[in-house]
Amino acid sequence: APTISRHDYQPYPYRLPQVKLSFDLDPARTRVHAQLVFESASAGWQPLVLNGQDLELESVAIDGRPLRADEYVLQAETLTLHPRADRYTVDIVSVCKPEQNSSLMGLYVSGSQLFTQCEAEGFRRITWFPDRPDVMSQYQVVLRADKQKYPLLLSNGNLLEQRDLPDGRHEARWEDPHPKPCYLFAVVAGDFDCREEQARTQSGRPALLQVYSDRGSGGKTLWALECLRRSLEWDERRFGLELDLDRFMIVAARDFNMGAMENKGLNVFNSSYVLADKDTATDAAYRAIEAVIGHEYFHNWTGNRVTCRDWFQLSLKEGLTVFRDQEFSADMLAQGLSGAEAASARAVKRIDDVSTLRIAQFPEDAGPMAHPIRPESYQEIGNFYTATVYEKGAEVIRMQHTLLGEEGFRAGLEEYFRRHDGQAVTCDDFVDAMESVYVQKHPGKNLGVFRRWYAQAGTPRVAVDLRYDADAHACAVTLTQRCDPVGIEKLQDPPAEKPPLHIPFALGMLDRSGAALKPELDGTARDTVLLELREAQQTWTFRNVPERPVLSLLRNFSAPVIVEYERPDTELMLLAGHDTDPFARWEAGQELATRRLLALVGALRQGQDPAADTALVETWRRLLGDAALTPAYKARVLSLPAEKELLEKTSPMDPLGVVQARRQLRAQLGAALAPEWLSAYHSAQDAGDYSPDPLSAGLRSLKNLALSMLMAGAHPQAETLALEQYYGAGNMTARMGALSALVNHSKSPECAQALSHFYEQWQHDPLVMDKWFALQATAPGTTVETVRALMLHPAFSLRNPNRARSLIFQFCMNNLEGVHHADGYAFWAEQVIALDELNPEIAARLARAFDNWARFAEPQRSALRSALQSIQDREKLSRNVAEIISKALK
Ligand code: BAL
Ligand code: ZN
Repeated sequence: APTISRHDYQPYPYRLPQVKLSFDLDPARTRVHAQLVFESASAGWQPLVLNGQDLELESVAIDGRPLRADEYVLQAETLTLHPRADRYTVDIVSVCKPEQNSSLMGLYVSGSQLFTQCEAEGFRRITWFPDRPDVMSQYQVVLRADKQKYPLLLSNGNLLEQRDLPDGRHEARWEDPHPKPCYLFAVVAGDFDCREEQARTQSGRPALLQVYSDRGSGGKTLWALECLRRSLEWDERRFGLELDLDRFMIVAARDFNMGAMENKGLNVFNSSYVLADKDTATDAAYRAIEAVIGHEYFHNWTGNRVTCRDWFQLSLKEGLTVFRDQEFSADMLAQGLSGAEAASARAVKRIDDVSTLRIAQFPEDAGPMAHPIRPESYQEIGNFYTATVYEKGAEVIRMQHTLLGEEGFRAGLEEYFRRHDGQAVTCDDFVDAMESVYVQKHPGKNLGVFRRWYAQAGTPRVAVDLRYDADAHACAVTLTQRCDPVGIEKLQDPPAEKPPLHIPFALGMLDRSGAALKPELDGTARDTVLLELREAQQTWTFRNVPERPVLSLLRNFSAPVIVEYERPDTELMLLAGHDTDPFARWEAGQELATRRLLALVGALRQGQDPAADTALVETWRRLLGDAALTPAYKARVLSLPAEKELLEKTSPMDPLGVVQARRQLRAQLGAALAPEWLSAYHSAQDAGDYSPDPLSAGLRSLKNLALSMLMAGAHPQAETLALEQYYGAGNMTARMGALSALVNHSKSPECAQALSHFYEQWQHDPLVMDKWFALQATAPGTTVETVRALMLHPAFSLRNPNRARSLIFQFCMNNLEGVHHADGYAFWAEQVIALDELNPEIAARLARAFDNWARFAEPQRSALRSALQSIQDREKLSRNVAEIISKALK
């Protein structure tokens, strides 16, 4: 497939102010009539090149005159016309086949409903069109369909008219007043429950908020609607951004490739991010729904009002909108709190986000798919909806927020909208707006070095050196940054130049008793100092430091980097006990645990079986007993680093060693602190009716952690407690916590019974069945054979992305022990190929499971290579999978 380069961008030679679409919706054959008014945007008459995919062309006309076959060129993916006017109307009639469309891009069938998904390049499966984000148009849409099967016909904007037609059909006319690129177009047709409320924006504008879901599931949309209302209010309050529509709709789809999609005024969601009630959704699902509803809603400004010029700029809208949804979630957690309590609540969100970054993005940034948040090239844009573009992109926005401060950032965002509302722009345009504020606060400086974050791949490392001068009560902190070549950079000769980045590095100091020091820099004393590292190496000298300090580094994770600093365990223990920055405090405990775990991986490899580590046990004991910590924070602080985070730190990567070491340390901590876990378990009781509020959720999460640690430590009462909790649970969080503690630690018949009971109880609910599959996919002892048997279960289908993710992805990506064998790899390759025939986007995600194959030891390395090769050897691969595999094998 051809490689598309960022530098090859050319403006489209035409404007397309008006688009009229009329649909005769039918799952077998949907006829689309597109009427497009083009205006020349460049000198001379340019050919009109339109994109199309899997379409049947019925007719094409210019200014009402039908074209003969020799007057246009129809190729596999383009239709080229040769207009001879500066302004003209093109009429195209074409047919697409939703029922046969298993890619879930374009117009497709899910159950008995019809949905569209157009981002990034799905609109071309609906009609021939300039399918690129810099062509923005006003849309008028007419939908016609059988009224009984499709009583509801939705599209973007406002409903102008609805009327009955002969033969049991009906018609709806929609108009979207806001110009938009075609990737934000949407149609939904079917029979739905609807929950709605009338809201009022800050300027008094009425707005109808609606959540649509499958018939019978309307009881599960209360939370979603509440999240939508809170999103509206939050964006007004925090950024002064108001809804610009009379009506904002969310529709839940069972079959959906992504989490959700921000189509203008008509968001389509994976049902897993809409439906929740206490019996079927966990606390984590409630929070995820809040985050995704916020995310899609916030796109209305950051993405829709101002969109991307081209797909290389994807992080312009995604990084920014992820940052916004992270802040929304943090603010929701901290609602009603102040001071240290609010900081601790926000830190819980920060910890979760940084863990995601480390688990998903750090490995990507070190592997064959490494790319800057603004990629330089791609073969298939669908492959670039990555953790780098999203999560690292959000970190890059967050750093700008850190450098500018809340007020400065808000001013920068206002400037961005003042300059670009209604436009399709670039990441540089965004930084320009932020820089216009930065230069006011920092005379003589700019964001020139900062912009390199958009161009450079790889996770930078910052080494820290501390020199203390006892006589002068001064200390010098030196930061040295480097970023090793990654991905294709490794193949470049001479090696790619990687100039230094602008890194905001937040630093604090503690004395040996754990009290906060207020070091003085440039005459000002502060708890936390923000160092702005812009060169390869810089030194800062602090005054008024009475003793050699314990450094609290990269507070609140102020930059997406890896810190290197040699220090004794005792310093980490001190920080874990006393750091006033709750993120850094968590981080200290994690680092201590990581040291133990990596030592354990090494010891196990050499056949040793070391005893429990007293320093770690004592640190955990103190944290467990610290009454000042909130339950939610405690649950994070007391969890060991994830397997995948540890795996990244082994070299060569040792998946089985990591699993074993983590299991062993959990067992040791579980046993050594059994009385403490037991007391935490019993005291973490959330009283009364279920509520997903942060405090109750925190209690449940600590309680579930305690239960699983008791199970890990083989406490004699643990299984009884788990079974009691399972059968007595009044909500899914408790039920799932108990069931997963059982499944992950017990092979008893009672455990198997509980698993069957769960199935019997919830088999009618697809989202709960996803949990049932996922739990088994990741359980210890699950093998390829177990997964194959589960695939034969009548409830399994490869066509439903959620189900494929819950079983196959979970096994291949999260069951390290189960998958890291030759037969695991062969199974993976087989499933990538099977999925590729149905749904290339989903197949390509699975294809990335072993990107980092070259970092494994033998025999895994060679076995992985042959599995990759077996995929590459297939005759017909999608562009999506082909790009992933060829990059992995380079
Ligand atoms: N734009 C694709 C889905 C999302 O990031 O919101
Ligand atoms: Zn997004």
